[in-house]
Amino acid sequence: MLSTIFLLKGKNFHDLNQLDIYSYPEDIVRNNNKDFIEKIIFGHDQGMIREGFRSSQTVLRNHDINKKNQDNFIIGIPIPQKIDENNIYTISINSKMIIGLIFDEEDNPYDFKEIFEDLSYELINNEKCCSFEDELEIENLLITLFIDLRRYGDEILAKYPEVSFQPVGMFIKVFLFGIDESGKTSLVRRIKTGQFDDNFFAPTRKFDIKYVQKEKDFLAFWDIPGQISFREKWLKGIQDSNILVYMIDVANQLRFEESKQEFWNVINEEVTPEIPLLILGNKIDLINHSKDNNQKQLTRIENEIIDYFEFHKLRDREWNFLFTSVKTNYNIETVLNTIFSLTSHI
Ligand SMILES: Nc1nc2c(ncn2[C@@H]2O[C@H](COP(=O)(O)OP(=O)(O)OP(=O)(O)O)[C@@H](O)[C@H]2O)c(=O)[nH]1
Ligand SMILES: [Mg+2]
Repeated sequence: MLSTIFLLKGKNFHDLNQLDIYSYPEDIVRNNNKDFIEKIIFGHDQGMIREGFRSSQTVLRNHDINKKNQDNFIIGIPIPQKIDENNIYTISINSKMIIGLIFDEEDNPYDFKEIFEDLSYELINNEKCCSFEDELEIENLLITLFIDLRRYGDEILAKYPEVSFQPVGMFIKVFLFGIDESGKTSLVRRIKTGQFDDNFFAPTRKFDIKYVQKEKDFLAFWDIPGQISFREKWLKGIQDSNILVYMIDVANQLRFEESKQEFWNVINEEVTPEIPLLILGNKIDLINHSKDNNQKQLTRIENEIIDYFEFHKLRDREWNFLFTSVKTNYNIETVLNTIFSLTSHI
């Protein structure tokens, strides 16, 4: 099974400290295993990419570089390697970057040769989804390639036909957005680890993709940074989402207007109504103290929020509203179940 995809890009393949390393869903530099990356680069073509890079650096003049950017990217032939217990399959792009796949030991990378070449070419040159200059675009490219290759692996290379009647697992891209401090990162952490930390104050600073497995299904939570400076980039990460999840801090009414405007900015631009929407009214623990009339009070607050945010103006899109408390774990399991039921058609 394909376990990880990565991309190596840098000013100098001789100096690992100058390399930009992206990977999904696992972080391949987790254990500071530079040695592993060193082996991948060298094994890719016995060092040719390094030397080619060095010599082309000196001959390409500025206008040549600009011209090259407008042309199609040249996708190399996949090169298989065995490093430690893993099968690695790498291709180069313009002999300047390496995209690689890490398979489990028992997998045969050659099974993926055509699909790896075709999909890379399709995404990079036909759909022009990545110019390799923007971090978000690169992350998006990797997740798209990963998901498509995994699907291919699951569906086409099914090794055990006798169990093929079992449902094939789904990949669900969850686009989790909302203004800062609503609790998005806390939610993903709660789902992934079961933990909640009251003293957690670390605004998210990039599209943080966390990967959760639920039986045969895989959820890729795109935890979107909510601070103002990041909001204009929100739409960049939304493509290929299977569900949108919008989070509101229900205890902070002073920011309702801001939250409402940001919500509609996205929804008005996002033109695919078939993507369902789940709205989470988080931090309900801070306003719902009363034991009596609990359900009545919740229904009243829910109606007030729906009116204020004008969610009834959502036209064709299927949507649902849930109160949550990441802190007390209220409704967190229901969030997962609702995500699955809203995406059950994919
Ligand atoms: N009382 C309460 N606090 C919560 C809850 N969920 C999150 N918090 C707190 O709210 C604060 C902000 O949470 P984050 O998860 O960082 O918020 P975020 O939406 O990821 O913020 P950005 O990354 O800046 O967009 C943290 O101090 C959390 O501990 C909740 O359900 N109840
Ligand atoms: Mg966050």
